[in-house]
This record gives sequence, structure tokens and C-alpha cells, in this order.
Amino acid sequence: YVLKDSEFALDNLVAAVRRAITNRTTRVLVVDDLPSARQMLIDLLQAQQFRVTEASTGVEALAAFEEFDDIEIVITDYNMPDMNGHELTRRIRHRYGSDRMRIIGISSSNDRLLSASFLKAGASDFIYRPFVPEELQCRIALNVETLTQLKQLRAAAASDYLTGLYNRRYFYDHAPRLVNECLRRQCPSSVAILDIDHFKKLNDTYGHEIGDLVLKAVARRLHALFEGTTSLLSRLGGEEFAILFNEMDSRAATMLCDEVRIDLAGLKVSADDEELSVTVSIGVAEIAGYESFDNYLNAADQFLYMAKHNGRNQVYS
Ligand code: GH3
Ligand code: MG
Ligand code: MG
Ligand code: MG
Repeated sequence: YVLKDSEFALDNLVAAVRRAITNRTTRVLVVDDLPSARQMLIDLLQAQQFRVTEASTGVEALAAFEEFDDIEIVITDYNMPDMNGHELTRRIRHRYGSDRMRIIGISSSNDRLLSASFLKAGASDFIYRPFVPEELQCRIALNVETLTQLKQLRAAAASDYLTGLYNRRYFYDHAPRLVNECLRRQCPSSVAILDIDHFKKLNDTYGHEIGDLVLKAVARRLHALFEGTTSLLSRLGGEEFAILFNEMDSRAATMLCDEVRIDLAGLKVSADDEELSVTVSIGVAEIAGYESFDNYLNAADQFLYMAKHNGRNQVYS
């Protein structure tokens, strides 16, 4: 499950938890050349509310991944005419790790080594036919549970606890890849660092909890401003946020950042019986070539320093 850049990390967390409670959305791909064997699996899975896609050959199975991007569990037979279950497993594994795709081998062969060789080929599990339905159900449930736990871990690792925005780790993991995609298409991209002005004073005057309220309000507003765009927003830490602007040169990003600055200056945060407001300073750097991503962040940081030095509440690029 890849977190979409436009999605709010907190929403993903909620979705992951929701999916933990119900397996209704899990899609299972059933691969078996024998129609009756396939149908038996399908009936069992559908009785359990899984969405099922079927394939009668390895080639059909691989094609199913083109059609459905939500397959998370594959149950595959061993003996099939075009490619056997091991080969299919290896090919699927080549594209999807076991943290995103669970593959369960199944066979009526009495070769006792088949289970081990399936696991070696990359399968997550194996079932010998004939099986009792409960065994299939338990093994599927365990594999769904593993996937759900991994999703929750990924969502938690990607999101900032206070604001629910993507965190620094997520930003550093994903921004360089997005930048390289832009550069490959010869599109410009820019990166900005936004920092709240005199935030320490706000903390000192009103207390840390009010400071947190303001941080959350700024984060919520930023999220609303960038939701559904191709920009990647994150909280780097403290009162600092980073924004990657895809397909935007420094001029466009600077103009947009100035609108953001003005918008945030108009934000009112109710705290006790006061209405608080803050200003922000922003440094913007254009990403011009395949230098390390850190260099561009440093450049944005330098511009931020200049915006502060020049009196704050401004954008510098
Ligand atoms: P400048 O205009 O130069 O940016 O000044 P500043 O006071 O905003 O910057 P400085 O780096 O001196 O202080 C940042 C403050 O942010 C210090 C720290 O206590 C506070 N801070 C960092 N993280 C959090 C947080 O999660 N919650 C709260 N309430 N405060 C935080
Ligand atoms: Mg077969
Ligand atoms: Mg600050
Ligand atoms: Mg700061």
C-alpha cells in the first residue's frame, strides 16, 4: 500500500485501523488451472466477504495485476500448464515484497518438499490439499493480520504525531524520488522550508500547550491549502515545515508561498479568551539538477535565514 502524496497521513492511519477491523476490502487472487478446485476456493473466500479475482494460468495471474491494483493475497496452485506455482511466486515477488503481498501455495501433490520449496520461492505460506475450510480461513486471516499490522506500522512511521502531517522521515524518503521523476521529464521542481516567526516567544507567553494548538492550526491550514495538489507537505520538526513543489520553478513556487504566507497571517487561533495569530518566513530553492537533495534543502534553509534576517513574515528565494 503506497501512501498517496495528496493524502493526509492521519487519514491513512484511520483507514488502516478500519481495515484492521474488517477484511471486506481485501482482494484475493486465486490461481488454479482446475476449474472445480478454483471454484471451491472462491466459494470459501466469498463466504468470508473477500473480493476474489480468478486466473487459470500463471500468465493470466500476472495480467490480473495490471487490471487490479488492490490484490493483496494470492493463492496459487503448483502444477499449471504454462508456468508452475514456484515460477509464478518468484515473478510476483520480483514486483511485490512480502510486506505488501502475501502468497499462499496450495497443492494436492504428495511431494512433502513442495511446501518448503514454495516458501523458498518467496511464498508466505502453504496448504496441502485436501484441507479443512477452517485451515484455509485461519491462514488467510493470519496473513491479512500481518498485512494490516504492517500498514499500521508504515502509517505510524510516516506521520507526525502532533499534526498528523507526513513527518521528516517520510519527506526524506519520498521527496528525492519525486524530484528525480520531475528531472527525468525535464520538469522543474522547488523545495520550500517554512518556519513560524518568534514561536519561542509564543510558547513563553502562552505556554507549550497553546503553542501546540497553534502548530496544529497552522498544520491543518497548510494541509487544506495543499490537499489534492502534487505538492508534498511535511512537518520537519518543531515549528518547521517543508514543501516540495513538483513541476514548479522557483518563481511559481515563490508566488505560491507568498499566498500561503498571507493566508497563514490571517489565521486566528482561539486560545482561552484570546485570538492568536502568527506569521511565517519561507525560503524557496529551485531544484536544478541531480545534486543531492540535501543541497537543495540547505539552499532553502539559507534563504529562510535571509527571510528571518530581513525582518521575517516574508518569502525569500
Ligand atoms: P524565529 O522567528 O527566528 O524562527 O524564532 P523562533 O522563536 O520561532 O525560533 P527558535 O528556533 O528560537 O524557537 C523555536 C521554538 O519552537 C523553540 C521550541 O520550544 C518550540 N517548539 C519546538 N517544537 C515544539 C512543539 O512541538 N510544540 C511547542 N509548543 N513548541 C515547540
Ligand atoms: Mg494444477
Ligand atoms: Mg521559528
Ligand atoms: Mg525553527
